[in-house]
Amino acid sequence: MTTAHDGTHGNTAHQGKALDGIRVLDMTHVQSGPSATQLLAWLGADVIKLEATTGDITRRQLRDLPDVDSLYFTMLNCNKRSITLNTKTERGKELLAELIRRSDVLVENFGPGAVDRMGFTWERVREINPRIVYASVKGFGDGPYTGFKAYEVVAQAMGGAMATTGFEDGPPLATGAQIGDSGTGVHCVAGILAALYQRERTGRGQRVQVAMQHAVLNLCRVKLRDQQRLAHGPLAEYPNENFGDEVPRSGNASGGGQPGWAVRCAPGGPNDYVYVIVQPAGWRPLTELIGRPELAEDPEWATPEARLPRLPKLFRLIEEWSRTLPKWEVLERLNAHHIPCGPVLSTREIVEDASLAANGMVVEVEHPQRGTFTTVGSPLKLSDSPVEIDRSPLLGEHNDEVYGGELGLGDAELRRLRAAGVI
Ligand code: CAO
Repeated sequence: MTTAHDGTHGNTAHQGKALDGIRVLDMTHVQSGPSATQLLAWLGADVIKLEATTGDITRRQLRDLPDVDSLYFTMLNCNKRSITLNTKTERGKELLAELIRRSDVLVENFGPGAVDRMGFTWERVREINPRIVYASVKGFGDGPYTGFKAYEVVAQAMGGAMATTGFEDGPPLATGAQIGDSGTGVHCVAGILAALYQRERTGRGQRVQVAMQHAVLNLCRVKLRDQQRLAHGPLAEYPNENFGDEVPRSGNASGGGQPGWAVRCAPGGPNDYVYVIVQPAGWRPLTELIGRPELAEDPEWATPEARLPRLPKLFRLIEEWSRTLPKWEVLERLNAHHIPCGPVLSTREIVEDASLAANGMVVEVEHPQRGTFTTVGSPLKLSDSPVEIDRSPLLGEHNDEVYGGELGLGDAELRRLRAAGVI
């Protein structure tokens, strides 16, 4: 089970971790890159976050407490160590080369060309260390957008998510799930792990590149399915009445082969909804629950095909019942008949959810500046590689440990480097 405890960095468990012995030089910032390296740290890699002497900008963004690392930073940088280095100085470049030499993985997500401009092209990086896996997250792949910077919702806009999210009569919408940033981070981890595995056979590292636009598109795969189905006529499972030559926004339609919708519950607050899926086998018990048992046999309602043109009416009938009950009651009654459904949980309800806490998905972590903070645990549950969530490091907290203890720099040099603003 996932547990949280105080500590300065990961790799402290006795039983070993999946990525024990893998050193990650983490030159990431903001969200997409840090979300990837945090997963690697949870899997047991020794992740050393290398930051400019001013620190990852998110340490200071959206602060809730003055002069304290923000939750933005602390929630995306757990289980890492932190060193500072000005990679634009000559000595900084030498130290960066040394760090690359001793790392298995280098990850970065700066603006296009930033690491090349530091003097570390892929050719140079692999010359320094032919075994290194060098992963980059950028907004876009090769082509007209290569040089463009990108943030979460930019990727959602250009990866197909915004056009397909929202209601037909409203504007395109951003989703709260950070599919452009953390979604890309997860893809990046898959690429890094595969490259490490291939290295076992070839002895060679390789370049791993993931574009946020591409990762979002990969998550919008079913909408591209529907774009092609449109050529053969309207999409019957969509609630929309009019179809052009582009997939329309379909509100809360399920997007899958079984229809679904979010129905209101009592007492009618902003998150008093349950999402209900009507599988063929669920129709009869549903008709009983909603007090309309005659619809189970009615030829206009009895089969999935008959119901397809009446989905808005169908969910209105369910809602007439559900809006009289609290969502937890609706959840219980529907599940008693194995009807797939889910109450819409607010962020507060998620933080307070006992089962998420018991699963190590909402954890409390001690932090020297903040006291305790709540974070999201690891969704990866490995039987031989348990995850302990350790706090994020303070800026440069491990400078002495890494530069002194591991790179062998003496105290006098460390003092000089500090005074010169190199670390
Ligand atoms: N020492 C010295 N300089 C450093 C440094 C260090 N340790 N680490 C970074 N820098 C410098 C870089 O060299 C770069 O400088 P130059 O542009 O002069 O070469 C600069 O800091 C970082 O530039 P940036 O373009 O990455 O930063 P930005 O705040 O202007 O842009 C972002 C941020 C996110 C738009 C951009 O990094 C980006 O497009 N990244 C790729 C896509 C991505 O990951 N986006 C997700 C962001 S999460 O929402």
